[in-house]
Amino acid sequence: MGSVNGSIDLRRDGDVAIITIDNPPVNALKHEVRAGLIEALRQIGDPAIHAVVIACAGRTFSAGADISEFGKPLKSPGLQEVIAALEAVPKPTVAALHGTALGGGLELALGCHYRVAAPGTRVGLPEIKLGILPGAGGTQRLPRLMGPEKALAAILSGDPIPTAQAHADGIIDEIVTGDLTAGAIAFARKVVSEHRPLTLVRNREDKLAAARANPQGYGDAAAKLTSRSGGRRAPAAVIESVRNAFTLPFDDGLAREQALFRELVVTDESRAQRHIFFAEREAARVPDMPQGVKPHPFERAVVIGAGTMGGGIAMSFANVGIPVIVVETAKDLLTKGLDRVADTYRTTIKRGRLTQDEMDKRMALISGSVELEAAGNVDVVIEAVFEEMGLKKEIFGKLDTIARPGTLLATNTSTLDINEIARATKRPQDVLGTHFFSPANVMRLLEIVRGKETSFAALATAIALGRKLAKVPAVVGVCDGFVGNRMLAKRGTEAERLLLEGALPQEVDGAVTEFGFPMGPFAMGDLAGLDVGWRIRKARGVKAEITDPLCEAGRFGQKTGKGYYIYQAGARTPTPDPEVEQIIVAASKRLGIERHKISREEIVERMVYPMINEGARILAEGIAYRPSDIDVIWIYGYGWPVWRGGPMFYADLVGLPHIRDRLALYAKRSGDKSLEPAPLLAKLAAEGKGFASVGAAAGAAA
Ligand code: T1G
Repeated sequence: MGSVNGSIDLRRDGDVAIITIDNPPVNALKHEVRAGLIEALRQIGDPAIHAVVIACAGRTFSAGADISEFGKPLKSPGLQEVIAALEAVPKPTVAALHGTALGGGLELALGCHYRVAAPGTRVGLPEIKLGILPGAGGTQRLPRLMGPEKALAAILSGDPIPTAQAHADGIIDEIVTGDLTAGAIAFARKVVSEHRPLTLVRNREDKLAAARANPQGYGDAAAKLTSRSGGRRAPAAVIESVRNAFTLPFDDGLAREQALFRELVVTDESRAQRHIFFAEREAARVPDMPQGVKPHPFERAVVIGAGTMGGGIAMSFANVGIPVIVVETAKDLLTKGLDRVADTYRTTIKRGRLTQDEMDKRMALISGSVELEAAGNVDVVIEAVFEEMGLKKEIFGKLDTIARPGTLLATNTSTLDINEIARATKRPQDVLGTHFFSPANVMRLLEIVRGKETSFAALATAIALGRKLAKVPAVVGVCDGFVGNRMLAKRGTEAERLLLEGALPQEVDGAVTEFGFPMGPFAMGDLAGLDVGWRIRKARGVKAEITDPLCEAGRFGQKTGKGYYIYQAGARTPTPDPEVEQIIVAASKRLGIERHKISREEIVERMVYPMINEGARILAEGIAYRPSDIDVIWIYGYGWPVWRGGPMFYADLVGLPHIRDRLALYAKRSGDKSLEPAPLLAKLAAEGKGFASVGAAAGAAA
């Protein structure tokens, strides 16, 4: 007994053997772990050992297969072999779960006779978030515990199941308080002493009976659950595999699951989602930040501005238990803003995603003030007022005299120059941008904008705060529109050009949603309000040939019931409007443009390639550290379909030479020099390389 290898320990507690996996940080089931488990299971043959406990060291039970091993030749033993060896153990086996037992980690536990768990444990099969399906029996064993329809829903969402639910669903047999391993050992001894049945999950059939009696019911549930899976392959594979659990013998279902897994793991869809898994974690790393920079505490916050963004940001704080004061200039504005927050929570309650008790707790953390002095006793201030430089500088100037030393002073601006705002204070090192996305209590991206003087401590604090708020932080440099909006502007210009040349809003939006975005540029414009951009263009003396006449006609979008589309009262469904087509055709005529049919492929290219091109410029300027940061920003902030990996990952899939050549063609056709291939893109294309070959920039330009 003792350590079997670098990751597996085997010890005895009297007549119980304890096999412990120890592969920090999340006990991923890399090759050494799998080989060690097989060896440990080989060593517990001693008849004096009456039961076996499988446990994990550290903060969590295994979070599954080692994702970084995917795409490489699989080294034997595979996880299936490990689980087969586990199921062959002729004595009770008990998995002791804590933290997050996910993917292959849960599948390993499902190979045991019993599972016990510490309070707070979450279990799940999140493989679909990696464009694959569970590949070690999860689609065959989980339905045998919770029934095919419930298992299907759990595997299609990939979301973790909380302890109590997992217990109620029969996944966990007992919730153990106190020392988990000791509790698991005691449970194992009870199984022995009470001669409890040693039925393997694979041999359980009771939960399959209902589906066998009514297979149509399963079909209907599957159709409902995948109504919006948009042509992705993994959901269809999950449906087939879970159906096999109640239509095929266990081993046939298992073999088919393995075949589906092998098919999916090599798809671009899965490569894209695995890329984002690691990119999301990488985006919070600042290449030039010295080791050991500690974030400041963020126990109390102020949000300045009770508008839509201010309210959403305040909710993000309250949702994770941080008290927040919302500051407004006048009582009525404050009341209006806090009422909107309460309404939003009430809507969430109506949708069954929040309890009244939880709402009350969160509202109790949100208070209001009409005194900026409220910022004198907090750790973080987020300014979310109207997008006007003078107003922001005035506020930061005042904050400079009010806020405690070391308070993080952040602005939620989506376009303005952070350095200019910082210069309104004598502490520019504490100033940065925290660009939230609407609705701020929902959208996961937090674009952290690093100013010239921003300190590493301020950056580290903003990143840690972003994580605490359950956001995905990505650090970028200062430029007009930062990363996301700067690229989006390129799409906007090309979208209007497509309308002038012959397309209609519904055709462009149709192509973009078919590509995988939840919404096209024109429906998105109507949602955000066309008047916002119109005011900015007027202030800058810039003209939009189609959107301006729409705005002059009072068509601001959903808020006026008309924009690029028309909306029935109270409805959000965009309906094409012949009046808009007239305005578009008139604009083409006015500019002497002969309208022609534009293919879906060309529409997609012209919606995506100019953004990729701008992404290349952003990388070359060091505004983004890594191409993968741009991908994370687009997926968590702008609805880029995750299974296409983000604009820069997608560009490598398509191939840069093709994108270069198409951009050159569109630049020549339109005369728009900004469409000419960016130097970095042209260089990589010429070298036969992709953006993936571009390493992290030393430091973001500020
Ligand atoms: N493989 C490799 N590395 C992993 C990993 C994994 N499964 N999970 C986490 N890491 C790394 C991560 O990149 C980070 O590294 C560090 O661990 C801490 O993670 C056969 C085929 C468990 C909820 O999808 O959801 O099993 O950045 O920052 O916020 O059917 O990690 O520090 O260098 O996320 O506390 C299925 C993935 C695999 C779970 C912890 N499992 N992990 O969150 O820490 S497929 C998953 C998570 C599978 C089988 C199939 C989360 C977490 P670094 P972290 P965290």
